[in-house]
Amino acid sequence: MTSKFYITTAISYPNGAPHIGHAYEAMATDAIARFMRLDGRDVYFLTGVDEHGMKMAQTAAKEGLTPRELADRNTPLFEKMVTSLECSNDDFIRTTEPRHHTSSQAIWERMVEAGDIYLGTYSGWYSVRDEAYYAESETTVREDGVRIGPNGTPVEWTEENSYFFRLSAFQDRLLKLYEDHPDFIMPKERYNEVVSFVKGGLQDLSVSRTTFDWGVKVPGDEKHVMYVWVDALTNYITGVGYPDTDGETFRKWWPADLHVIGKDIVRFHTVYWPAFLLSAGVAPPKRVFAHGFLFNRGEKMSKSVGNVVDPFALIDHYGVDQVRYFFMREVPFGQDGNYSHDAIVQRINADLANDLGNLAQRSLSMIAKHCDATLPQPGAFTADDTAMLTACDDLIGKARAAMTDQQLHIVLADIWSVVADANRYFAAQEPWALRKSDPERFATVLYVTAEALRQIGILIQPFVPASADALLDLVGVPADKRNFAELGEGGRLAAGTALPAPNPVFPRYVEAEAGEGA
Ligand code: ME8
Repeated sequence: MTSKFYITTAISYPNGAPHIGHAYEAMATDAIARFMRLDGRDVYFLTGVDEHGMKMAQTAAKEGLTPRELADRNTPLFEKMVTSLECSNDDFIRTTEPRHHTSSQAIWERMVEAGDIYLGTYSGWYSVRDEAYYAESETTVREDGVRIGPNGTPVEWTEENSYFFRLSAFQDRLLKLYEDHPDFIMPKERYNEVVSFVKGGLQDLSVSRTTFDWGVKVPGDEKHVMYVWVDALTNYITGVGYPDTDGETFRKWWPADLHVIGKDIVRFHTVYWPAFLLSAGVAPPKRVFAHGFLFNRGEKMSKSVGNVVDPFALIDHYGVDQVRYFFMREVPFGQDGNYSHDAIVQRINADLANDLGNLAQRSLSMIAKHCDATLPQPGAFTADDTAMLTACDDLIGKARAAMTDQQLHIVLADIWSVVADANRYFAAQEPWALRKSDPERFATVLYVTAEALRQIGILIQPFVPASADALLDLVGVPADKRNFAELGEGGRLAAGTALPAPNPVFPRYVEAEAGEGA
């Protein structure tokens, strides 16, 4: 039975151009979506942008634009990023779309009906300039007696009407959810942090604003717009047809199987989001996985530091599969990671060009030259051949096991350990010497190597889709024989298949001469 798999990324704020953190999340989520599809699951993959909120309103004001104009200018860059990364998303949601306003207002009304939303007053130190409330501890009193916020702007004690969500009433239900579903929050460190946060007690949450009007209007009280996180989180159900909870789409896909997010927004996804859903009578998602942050040579990226690396520049420079491979292999998924030019080049040249690329090129060139460009008929398998084939056949089991916990880097490490086995096998068998001395062994060694390339090619599709396709073309695997059901002994290559002339699949990265730019 094929089972469904609904997966999402966080939705990015399009208040600037996409950065590598956004790209990282999109490519990792895509790798998981592709893996599941190849493994026979019926997958729905949603990504998009979070166009409301103060951040958008403030950036727009600074640039002399309306928030809508800012969103319309930047959102296409996020769509382009997703396309440039070869993401296989089924939908791209913008929170300004009418379907999303309808959905956000519907969940709000369900929360009102449940008695979990009430009108109160929100008070705090408010900076008109920043359009933000600050905690007393974030403010200081200047020499002239004026109290200022963290940006140096004057703050005044302000009270405004705000709707509140009765989060305090959800402590027990949330703790029970975590206890009953220990895999709801991954990795484990994040789970532990959230459990101890919730055990410490929960305050009601201010969920509307009257100081600006860029957002989803509160039903029945249009002076208020919803706090941006209420509508942002709702995107995940909008994407599958909420509020039509009886509809086929919603019934098929919800609850989401996996929300992939960054570690800075865990609380929103694992405390607020399930509480909103429980209040509205909607099942919580099955899992929230928080990936780590990326640092450029050890520094946190931010626009103010000026070290945001443009994902488009990375893709242009190194190639999309190279970028995808690097981040998925280099950074243990769930932990923070570093990247630098040298580290990327090292992975491209060692893992892709040398280990896998050369093995393919050397073995397939021999077939092209000495076997009439036809996959040779193997003779009886020796223990070495069988060991090589078994290592390949065992990979899918290991990959599935690692994927249960979203350990993408382990999937790749396991595949590349078999790439290393295949290189050792090829070198030890010395096919170049066998060609004359033992043509049958020659044919068998080339067949076994090609079969290893087939299984490796199928397994790397989620990570390096275009290169994997090119490799599978070279070993003559038909397009409809590339899913995981074909792995293992049942899908062995057919001897006698005509193969195309081999071209290198993974080019080496060669440093540009000084002065050549890049
Ligand atoms: O948080 N490394 O949007 P966002 C890795 N709109 N991941 C990073 C990162 C980095 N340096 N910087 C950001 C928002 N991210 C909200 C989400 S979801 C209902 C609403 C990740 O544009 C970040 O953790 O600030 C988040 O998962 C995603 O990029 C979007 O961040």
